[in-house]
Amino acid sequence: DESSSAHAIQAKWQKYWADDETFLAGGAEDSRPRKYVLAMFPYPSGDLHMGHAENYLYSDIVARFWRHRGHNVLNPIGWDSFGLPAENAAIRRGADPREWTYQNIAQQKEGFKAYGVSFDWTRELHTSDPEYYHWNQWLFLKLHERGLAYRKKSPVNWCPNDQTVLANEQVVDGRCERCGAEVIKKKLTQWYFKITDYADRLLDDLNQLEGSWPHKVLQMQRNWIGRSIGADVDFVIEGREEPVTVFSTRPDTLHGATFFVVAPDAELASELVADAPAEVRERFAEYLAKVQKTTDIDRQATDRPKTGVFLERYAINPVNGEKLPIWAADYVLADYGHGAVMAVPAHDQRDLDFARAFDLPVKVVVDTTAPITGAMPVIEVDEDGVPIDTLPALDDKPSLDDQHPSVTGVALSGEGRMINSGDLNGLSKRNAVARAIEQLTANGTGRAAKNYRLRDWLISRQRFWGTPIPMLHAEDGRIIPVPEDQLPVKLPSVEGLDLSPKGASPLGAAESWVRTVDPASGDPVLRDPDTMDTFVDSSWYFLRFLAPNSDQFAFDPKEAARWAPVDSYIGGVEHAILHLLYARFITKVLFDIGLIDFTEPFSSLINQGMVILDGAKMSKSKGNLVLFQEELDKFGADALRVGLAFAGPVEDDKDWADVSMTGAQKFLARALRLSHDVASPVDVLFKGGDAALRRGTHRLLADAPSLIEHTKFNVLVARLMELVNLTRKTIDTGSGAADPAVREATETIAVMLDLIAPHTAEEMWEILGHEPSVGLVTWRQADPALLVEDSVTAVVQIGGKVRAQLEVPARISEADLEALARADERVIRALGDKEIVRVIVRAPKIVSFAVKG
Ligand code: ANZ
Repeated sequence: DESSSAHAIQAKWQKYWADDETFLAGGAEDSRPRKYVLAMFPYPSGDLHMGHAENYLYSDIVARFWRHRGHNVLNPIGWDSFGLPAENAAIRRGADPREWTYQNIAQQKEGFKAYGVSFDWTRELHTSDPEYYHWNQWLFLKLHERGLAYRKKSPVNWCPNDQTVLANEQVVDGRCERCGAEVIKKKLTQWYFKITDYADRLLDDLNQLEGSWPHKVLQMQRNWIGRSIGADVDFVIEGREEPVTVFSTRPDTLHGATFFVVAPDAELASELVADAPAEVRERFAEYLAKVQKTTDIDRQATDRPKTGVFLERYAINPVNGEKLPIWAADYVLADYGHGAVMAVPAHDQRDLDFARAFDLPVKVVVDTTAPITGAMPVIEVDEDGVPIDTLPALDDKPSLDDQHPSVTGVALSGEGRMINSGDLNGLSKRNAVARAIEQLTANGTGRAAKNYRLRDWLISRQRFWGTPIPMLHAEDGRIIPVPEDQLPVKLPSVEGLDLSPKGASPLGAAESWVRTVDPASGDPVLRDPDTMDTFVDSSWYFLRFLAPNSDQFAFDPKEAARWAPVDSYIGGVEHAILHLLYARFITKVLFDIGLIDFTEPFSSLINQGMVILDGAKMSKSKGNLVLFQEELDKFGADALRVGLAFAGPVEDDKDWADVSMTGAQKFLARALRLSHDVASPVDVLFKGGDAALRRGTHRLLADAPSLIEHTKFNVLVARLMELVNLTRKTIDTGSGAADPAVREATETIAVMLDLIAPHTAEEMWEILGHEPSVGLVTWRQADPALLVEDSVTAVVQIGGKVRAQLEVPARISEADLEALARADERVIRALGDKEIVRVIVRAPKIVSFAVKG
């Protein structure tokens, strides 16, 4: 039956590919153009699942496509094999995380092989091998040398369940990305990578990727980096020596500031409240305790009632000397800007909500009823170079009173012109911002400033199954890097270690491991007991694939120059922020060190949708899992691949309930049967024969490359199905199996089917009388003559006489028609050495040459 023969074919060709090493990337001597195709490497969590099936099918299609286009293709695979699930599984079973991990890897590897993915297996890597994490440690030292790895004590996201810190990126809606526990804040000294130094480059370089990455991903990266442009403004605080700085995107509204707010959990709040009356201190302490239990997400929620405590202190507005009462309120965050804001309730909704809750004044300084319509006026400058606006007259404008924020409850955030603002009056908002910054700068009370949402990357983890941080702690507090030649710092044996989460790294308890000596002085030192965030491992692995076995370097710069950056990167949108941002950052650091000559790691990015069932995400807990192995056993790899490829556009979610696996099986059987039926000899010339079939074949040859380059894999499958049907019809009811057009069509099907169903394709190719592997056969070019769809007869006149008739496409351009005419033998002969004085072209009907001589 279909399934058992599919399995036989599958086994036969998988063995062939393994023995033949068909899909190894060519070395330095290979002169073909290169393509680096990469699917995001898997976490070895267990069996392969349908998400893997989809992801690695797409990367395989792209890799196979470029081989057929005559490229030397690198399509490697490895495992992102450090991390929490292995450790948690080990704790549950009292086993070594290594065992769980490497067992899963072996299992997944079987899965990939059974699925017919054309990986270069010689480059396989595991991030949990010392041969790999050695270079994570090297990378850490490089960052440390450049001041990009540093330690600081600060409030960190803490997962009380996993008992480890989390990067901001790993907190989703206030919860641990992994286990869903509510994340709390805890003050700890931790290692950070200074990604904020690269914020501008990480943001600006996204423009280069426009068109090559999904727009949505670019936007998510932009928002995550979150650059705001504005000013830092210094406020004198009554009874305090140092001024306090606030960041504002709206320095134009300084005259409208009516109060001042500090984050309750910022150092500043405690300092300000220290001299306050006991009753205020008490109220503040109570409030602070509550705030510390609130997540940042909740604090920023706009629909939450505003809360706060008046600290009975005052800030002095630098532009007009007004006294602004200072409040502590949780809608101001401690770790954004300077942890304090000037509150402008008329023009900021959060400030307005707060002012209305606590009866604070609201002062309008931008009259938004006098909008500046159309394009913003060009900034004109006065003799001092200060911008002046030319604005329309103010007759008949609506009354501002009706729109006053204290009446409507809606802050006026739109464009307008300045009022109640001294010498800013009359300016448009935009020009007032520029003018205000100039004035602040001139008075020494402020300056232009940028702010980012992006925070430094916290990389310390208090867990066992990760890369040890290669740092030593001396008794006098000095921190000493482990010398490069003593890397790797290998993980100790898990024997005797208690891995259960307890807030400190289990490595700290590995006495004989943690106690060592400073290689320079011989003094006793302690190893840093923390391990690195596994996102460090995946931030540069695409470079390791280029020379995965080297113990000389992390990656070979010569190989990097040859292969990198990655041409096509394929993976899930769940990595849109974390992984991609970190990989981009580390790429830029390696560029700055001078090891690579590019600044973006992934030239193009494809995000696949999810495989769902009956419209719902599949999950173990819901019990609606479609199991990869089961589908594979039942239908075979090729049918599974066809089913997935045909299920819909790459980026869409695919409902498995709508996929017909028997339909996929039938299609493959039909294709295979064609190759059995072909009756012309293997060396027959592809000339003549059934014209409709030939046109069908060549139209697919012409269209397929752009279908693949635009990832329209489902359309390619549909087109292949059409051609299979047309070929079958020609055999059964047309010119028959001996027609060379039938062989031409069937060979074309085999070569293209290799992208989707490579086992069937190899089998067809062999039955058709060819040597394997069909995977390395170059795609034929379409014959343009056969692409003509609605053709018409055009006449070519020379000196008024018809000299030739041409069959041309009905929609041919004037230029193409003229070129065809000039290239025609008969026309060339008739023209001889006559001089052409004029050419009249009326596409698609006439080309007329007026000649002399
Ligand atoms: C005065 C003002 C007037 C503001 C106005 C806005 C509108 P983005 O765009 O997100 O960067 N802000 C500054 N630091 C803050 C903190 N630690 N916690 C909460 N809010 C903070 O936002 C910048 C604006 O957010 C700043 O500009 C400040 O309020 C507030 F009509 O200053 B603004």
